[in-house]
This record gives sequence, C-alpha cells and structure tokens, in this order.
Amino acid sequence: MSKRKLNKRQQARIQKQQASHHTSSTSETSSESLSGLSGTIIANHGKTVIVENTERKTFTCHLRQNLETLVCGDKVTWSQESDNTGIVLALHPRTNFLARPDKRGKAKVIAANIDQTLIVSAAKPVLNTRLIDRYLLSAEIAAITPIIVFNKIDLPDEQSMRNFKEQLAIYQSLDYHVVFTCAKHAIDISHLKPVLVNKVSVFVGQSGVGKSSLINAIHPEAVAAVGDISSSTNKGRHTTTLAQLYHLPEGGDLIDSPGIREFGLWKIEIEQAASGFKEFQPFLGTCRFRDCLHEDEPGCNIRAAVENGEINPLRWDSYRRILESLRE
Ligand SMILES: Nc1nc2c(ncn2[C@@H]2O[C@H](COP(=O)(O)OP(=O)(O)O)[C@@H](O)[C@H]2O)c(=O)[nH]1
Ligand SMILES: [Mg+2]
Ligand SMILES: [Zn+2]
Repeated sequence: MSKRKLNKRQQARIQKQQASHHTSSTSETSSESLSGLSGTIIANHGKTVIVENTERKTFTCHLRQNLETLVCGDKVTWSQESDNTGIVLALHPRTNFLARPDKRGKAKVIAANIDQTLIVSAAKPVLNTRLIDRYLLSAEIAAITPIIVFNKIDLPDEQSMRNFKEQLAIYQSLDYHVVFTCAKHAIDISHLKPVLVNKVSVFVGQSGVGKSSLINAIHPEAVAAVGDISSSTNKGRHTTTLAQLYHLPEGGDLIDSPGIREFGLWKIEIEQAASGFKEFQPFLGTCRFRDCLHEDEPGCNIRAAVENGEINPLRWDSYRRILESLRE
C-alpha cells in the first residue's frame, strides 16, 4: 500500500493521539512477555469476542480481566482452551482506530488497524454532501485514506443521476476517489473490488445506504444483515448493531459498521478542523491573524480563495457548519 504523505500537523496529531491512547490502556501488556498465540478480532459480542488464528480458524473467547474493549481488526495474544474457545490475554498496540462518541460523550472505538474508509452514500436516503464532508474530515485527521462510494445508481433517472454526479464532481476535483455502484444488481462492483484488495477497509455512512449490501455483493460468502428502508420515512433502520470483519478471497478485509453519524468529530479541536479540508492546506498559516479560523476575520486567505473561485463555497460552508457544531 502506498503510504499517504502526512503533513507535520497530521504527524504530530497522530503521535499525540496514539500516545494518549496507549497510556490510557493500562491493561496493555507486551505480547512478547506472554506465551500465547497471535490472532485477530473479527467480531465483538459483548461478553465474548471472536478471535481468528493465523490459519483463519475462529474461536469464541473470553477476555482476561482488565482488558479494554476489543474491536474488529485488533491484533491480540490469546490462548486456546478447547476446540473452539479460548481466552484473550493481551491487546497489541493499535496503529490507528475509528471511534464514535457513546451516550456520555466518551470515545467508543469501533475498528482498529485500518487502511481506508469507504464513505458510502446513495441516491436514497438523500445524498448528503455535508455528511460526506464530515466523514472526510475525520478520515483526514486520522490519516486514513477515504474513498467515496455512491450506491443505488439503479434508482435515479438520467437527469437526477447527472445532478448527483455534479454534486460529487467536487470530490473528484479534490483528487478523492469516487466510485459509483449498484449493490442490488451487483453491477459496477468490479469498479470497487480492485480498490479493496489487500487493504483493511471500513464501510461507513448513514444507515440504509447499502453498506451491508455492498459487502455481500463484493464477497458472496459474507452474510452481512441487510435491512429494508422503511418506505414511509425513507430512513434506514439500524440493522447492523455490531461491527464485523470479513476476509476477501483475493486478500484484504472488509469491516461492516453500524451507521455512525458523527464518528470522530467530537474529539476534534476547533483549530484542527481546517486542516481536514484538503484544499485549505496551501493557505493555512498565511492569513493575517495566526489564530484565524477562516470565518469572517479580515485578511483571511481562505475566504479570499473562496471569493476568487479557488475553493468551492459549498466546502467552505460545510467547514463553517462544522465549526458551529464543534462549538455547541
Ligand atoms: N435499489 C437498490 N437498493 C439497494 C442497493 N443497495 C442496497 N439496497 C437496499 O437498501 C436497503 C438498505 O441496505 P443495507 O445494505 O442494509 O444498508 P446499510 O444500513 O448501509 O448496511 C436494503 O433494502 C437493500 O436491499 C442498490 O444498489 N440499489
Ligand atoms: Mg448494514
Ligand atoms: Zn483565515
């Protein structure tokens, strides 16, 4: 996998994030100090987790006391207790992780050791580019490669499809990879597959856009639960409550996740938000005031770039809305 170039800000942030994460996990033990097997977590069922060994055999495992919550993609040291059970002894350090806030606003990790996030949207429920901007921001901040997927291309007529394409063209112009798919008829899945091979990919996006359907279409042996959109509200039901990891026969893993609306964003400092907008980067640090938040400040070069057409006003608008929600 080609390493993404990180700027200094991103590097510093990630180091800080990982340092604080590691010091907070007191239960982490060096794997070398334990004699045990290595494995990967492929599902978490609450009291037990599913551990997969290096031969891809699965074991239902309890956790040694004081271990933190384990998530899909976690690498662990474990020991076998019976033919299909075992106990997890230690968690290996995570290279990165995706998290969302729980009811009390604390970080709830949903997947770890990820290469890329597939930000899935669809013709139905409505295309929400502001939500895409939020997912992009959190992917940028976590330095995880984002890929934008627009699903259910079988539904819109030609005119609406042109509209959708116009709305998504902005991301292509920013060099984000945009893929159009139809999970229902498995058309155009061939566009998506090469992107996934040999990578660990987490599917994110509103409930009902077709994340589980895409996983099933890409990987015929996967049995991700698919839910119907209730026709009266056009809102997806929450069918996936737990994240689950699937292996691609060609190599690479797919992680299905429950609809996570606000993942990542609650932990972002207001000053960090601008650096998650790719096209803002060349202007950062060039404004008249060092602490410019690029709203209405005089001498703001980002606003100047919006005015002279170098930055799309819709993205700037998204940015300002994100600042507002971070202030709440
Ligand atoms: N017409 C159409 N429906 C789809 C497509 N992909 C998924 N769906 C339907 O959308 C609904 C929600 O799909 P699901 O995979 O559960 O979405 P998730 O909540 O994002 O995992 C289900 O009724 C699927 O059959 C598609 O490409 N076209
Ligand atoms: Mg689902
Ligand atoms: Zn500015």
